[in-house]
Amino acid sequence: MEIPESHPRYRSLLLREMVARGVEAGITGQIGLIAHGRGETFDYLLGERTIPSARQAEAVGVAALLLADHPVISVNGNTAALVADDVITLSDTLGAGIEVNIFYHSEERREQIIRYLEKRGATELYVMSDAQIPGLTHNRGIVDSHGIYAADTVLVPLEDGDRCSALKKMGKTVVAIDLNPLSRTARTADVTIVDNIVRAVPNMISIVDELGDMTELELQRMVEDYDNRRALRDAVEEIAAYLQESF
Ligand code: PTJ
Repeated sequence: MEIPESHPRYRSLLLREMVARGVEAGITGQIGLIAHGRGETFDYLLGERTIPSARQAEAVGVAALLLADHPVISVNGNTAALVADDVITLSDTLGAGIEVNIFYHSEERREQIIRYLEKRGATELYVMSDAQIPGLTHNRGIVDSHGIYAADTVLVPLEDGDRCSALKKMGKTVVAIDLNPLSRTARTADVTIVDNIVRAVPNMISIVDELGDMTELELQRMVEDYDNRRALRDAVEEIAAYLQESF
């Protein structure tokens, strides 16, 4: 549907449309529509803006990815529908690989997303399905042995809590993007960016530039000084304050 730019909720409606088109194109799963709705709710409650603690988490997440020996960005159906081009740019600027890793397993959809990313210029793609994340049964744990399996730091946008904790158990540093500060993923990850992926990824691209002059020691200090629980608490307080200020 054509959305009039004059509509007060234009941006939000456009994002819905992008996810719906992702489903039509076979890259986003139907459940992705529900997940998007949940994210939309939290975004609404946060005032649809990048709160200061999320901006800090974005910087710390970038620092962790810059410090990594083998960083990988995980891409699912919603991520591909909303920020495919930005994810490719982030992967290029960080020197990180990309792996399509979907929760609702379908080989056809996985391949469709890979083709979609390749068409848009992605080159550092891990495409094999030859390893299994320990502790995850069936298809939920299938990954590329040279990609997520071997990565020391993984960026997981809109991740399932179970898989996030399995990655942590493998000893990886996990940077999550999740608008729900109460989710299991948010509580399990090392760095949780409580921001909409459509703002978080572009922010992270500019942060790579901003951190360009920092030494490895300074980046390490940023990561060490970061307190994820405090950032999550801050997000909840921002929601409470936003609700109170609304009337
Ligand atoms: O393509 P697949 O099969 O890998 O499936 C992807 C989804 C997202 C459907 C799947 O991973 C899933 O069901 O995820 P969950 O468990 O619903 O978790 C998604 C989390 O992402 C929720 O906490 C949402 O609030 C959050 N979320 C949704 N949209 C956004 C978001 N966070 C940031 N930006 C968004 N746009």
